[in-house]
Amino acid sequence: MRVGVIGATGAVGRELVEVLGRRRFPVTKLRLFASGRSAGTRLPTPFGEVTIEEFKPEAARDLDLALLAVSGDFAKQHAPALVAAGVTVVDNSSAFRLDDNVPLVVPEVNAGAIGNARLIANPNCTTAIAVVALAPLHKAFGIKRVIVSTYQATSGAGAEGMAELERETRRVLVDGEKARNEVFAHPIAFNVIPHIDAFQPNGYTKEEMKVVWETRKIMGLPDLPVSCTAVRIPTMRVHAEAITIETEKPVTPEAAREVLRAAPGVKVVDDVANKLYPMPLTATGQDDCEVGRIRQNLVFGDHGLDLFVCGDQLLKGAALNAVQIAERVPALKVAA
Ligand code: 2RA
Repeated sequence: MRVGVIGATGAVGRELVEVLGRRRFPVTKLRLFASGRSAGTRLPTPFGEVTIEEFKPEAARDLDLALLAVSGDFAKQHAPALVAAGVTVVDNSSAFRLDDNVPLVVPEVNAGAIGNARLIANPNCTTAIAVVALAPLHKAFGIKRVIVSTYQATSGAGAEGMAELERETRRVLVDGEKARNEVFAHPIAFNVIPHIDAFQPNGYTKEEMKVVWETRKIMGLPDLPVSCTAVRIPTMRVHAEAITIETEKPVTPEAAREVLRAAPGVKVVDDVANKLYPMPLTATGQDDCEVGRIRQNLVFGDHGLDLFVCGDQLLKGAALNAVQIAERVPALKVAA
C-alpha cells in the first residue's frame, strides 16, 4: 500500500512512522510530507531511508492512505480533494470530528462506525484515552454521568511543547534563571496550568468541550452529561485522567476490574497494597491505557466509581489510534 504521512516531522508524524513499522502495516511505499523547510531531509524509517517531500496536493493524490498530522485548517483545505482522488484519509486534527458525515473512531469502541467512509477522524487524545475505559464500563453498568479531571502531558502541544518543558526545567535548575514560556500560556516547569486551548463563552476551554462533544459522539450517547477540567502538567507524553462515573446499574470496584481486564486496549494496574497504579512513567510507550485506583465513589455510592487512567498521548492519543483505524478500513484490506 502506498502510504503517506503528512506532517511527518512533528511529534505525531514521527510516531506514525514508528507505529506503521512496529505493527508491520503493509507499506509498499512510504512517503513523508512536510513543509518546504524540511523538504530534502533524509529520514531513516522502518521501511528504509525516505526523503521528505514538500506537501503538494497533486503529489499526494496517488497514495492509497494518507495519515494527516497537520492543523485543522490544513486538513480542511486538503483532505476533501485527497478523498475525491480516491485516497483514504485518517485525519488527526479537529477539523471533521463533529461532522455528521465523518466517523470519529476509537476502534475498541466504535470500529463499526467506519463503514465505507474514506475520511475518518481521529479523536482528541484526551477523549480517546478516556473512552477505552468508559465504553466497557458503559456496556456492563450503563453510564449516567461522567466527570473528568485531566493531567495532560506537554506532548499534547507537539514537539515544541516537549522541548519547552526540557528547556525551562534546565533553565531553572541548571542555569538558575526564571522559566520563560513560549508555547504554553505560563511557565510549565514546576507548574500546572488549568488552561488548554481557547476559553469558550461557557467558561470551559475548547479542550474540555472536546471531551464532552467527542465522548458523546464516539459512545453514541448524544445526551450523556459530561464535565471536564483539563490541566497541563510538566510531564512528557502521557495524559492522566481522574474519572468519576455514575452508573445505571449497581457497580462494585471488583466487578469493574473484571470488566476492564477483559476490555481491549486496557491494562488494569490496580494493586495499591503493592503501590501499583497508573502513572505517566509506566504508561509511556505502551499501547494499552492503564486503569487503576478503582474505588466506590463516595457521592454516588453503589452506583458510582472513581478511576485513574493513563494513556500515551502520542500512541493511543494519536498515532496508534490512527493506524488502528486504517487497519479497520474495509477498502484497505489490512485485517489479517
Ligand atoms: C493537548 N489534546 O493535549 C491536546 C492535543 N491534541 O493539548
